[in-house]
Amino acid sequence: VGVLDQGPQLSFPPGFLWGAATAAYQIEGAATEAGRKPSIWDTFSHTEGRVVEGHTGDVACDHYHRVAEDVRLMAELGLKSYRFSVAWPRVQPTGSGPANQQGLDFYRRLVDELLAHGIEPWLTLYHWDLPQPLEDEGGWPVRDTAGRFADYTRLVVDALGDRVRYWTTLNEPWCSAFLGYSSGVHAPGRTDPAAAVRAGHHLMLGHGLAVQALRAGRPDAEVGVTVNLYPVTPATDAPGDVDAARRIDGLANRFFLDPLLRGSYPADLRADLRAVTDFGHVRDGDLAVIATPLDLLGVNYYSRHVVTAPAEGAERSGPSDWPGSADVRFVKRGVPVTDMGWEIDAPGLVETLRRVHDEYTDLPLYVTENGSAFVDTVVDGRVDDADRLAYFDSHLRAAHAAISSGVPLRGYFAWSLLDNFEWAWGYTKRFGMIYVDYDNDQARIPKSSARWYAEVIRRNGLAAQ
Ligand code: PNW
Repeated sequence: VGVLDQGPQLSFPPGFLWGAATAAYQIEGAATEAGRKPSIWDTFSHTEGRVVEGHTGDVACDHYHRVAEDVRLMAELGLKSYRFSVAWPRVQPTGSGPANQQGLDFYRRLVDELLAHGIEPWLTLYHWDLPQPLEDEGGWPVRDTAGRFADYTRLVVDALGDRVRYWTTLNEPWCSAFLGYSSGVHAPGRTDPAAAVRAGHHLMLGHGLAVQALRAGRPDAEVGVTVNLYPVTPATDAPGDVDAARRIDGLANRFFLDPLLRGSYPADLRADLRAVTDFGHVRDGDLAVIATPLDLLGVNYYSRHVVTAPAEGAERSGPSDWPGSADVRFVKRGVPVTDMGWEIDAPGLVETLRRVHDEYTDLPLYVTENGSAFVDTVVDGRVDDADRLAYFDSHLRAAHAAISSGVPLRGYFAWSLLDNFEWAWGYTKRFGMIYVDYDNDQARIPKSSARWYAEVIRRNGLAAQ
């Protein structure tokens, strides 16, 4: 027992699941190998003007060829669990038909490597890489895509159900629906608010069908979904600001939480969306499927939204992330931000977890992503990311506070294990605990935050302040 073990500490519950997360398109590369076909992100990133500097995921972190090395790094960190996603276009290249055995083999190798190192695999079925042929048939705004997702889920659970216990269906349906189909800043880059609302519904329908497929394939699986949640705060007490916050909260949080956990869409949200859609795409029985009981809920937390009423008479034009509420204005309070420009707000994590627990569910909760982008510099072969370390530290203290107040938080996954392809920002934003030197044979350099996180995991806690 070393000197660091002395002194008071904030301990986490025994068995707390310490992890790190990634996503297939952001790290794998090998975009055309072993039968993989294009997803909407291949198409999008290869379309001029969509991703900063024309970056693509063609090579990414070349994780596809470096699985052994990367799992070794995870083991050095002492990770208890690793959250990764399966690329649909690797496993079922065109989005329908039989499995591509070579694609499944890759994930079987990854999972076996994890298990051999005592790391619990946590599998996400959909982290945004829809096979392009399904988008060509209409994508998520079309009902049939939900059924395709369930078919794909069956292929994966048949192949990996014997060795993977933790499953999440979707990662962040808000991003898939509203960034993908309303503002169009994510793939497939469409700007049709009504289509975005339909996409959100069919994503959740696909989730419900996938949960049923997972239960059939592995009855003792731990099954959930990951949503990205934000506290939404009015800039002032003025009624207009309070109403703006209600509207954005409806789209950011309740659009997903209510169907998934209560089996209904909020009435005020439906009213806000009246000019966008009549919800005619919702069929009898859909909401019961969407609300199929879960074993856990994954929460991704990054920041808070602070909003204010639309300016008098101002019609906002142009694509928006917020169908039906495009005119709401987002305010920066002047508090410190990350390299994404996102305000750093650790108390928002406590608020978010408490709200889910108090208003929605007693299910075990997991923070399936939390982290920050900062500019890193390599000095003498080291990366001292004090800012990222402080972000993790403050948010873990918040997670601890939530647990102390009675929230059943069972694990925490840092975003991300590695620097990677940050979607529309390409490789220009770094979220990793491990630096990736893209110009130097993809060298991996654990940052200060990685060493610190390893110590947190080893102690199962943080030094008391
Ligand atoms: C999440 N927004 O994405 C994703 O799950 C990760 O793949 C991603 O790398 C990470 O967070 C960091 O961005 C988001 O605009 C992307 O609100 C955009 C938003 C939220 C989450």
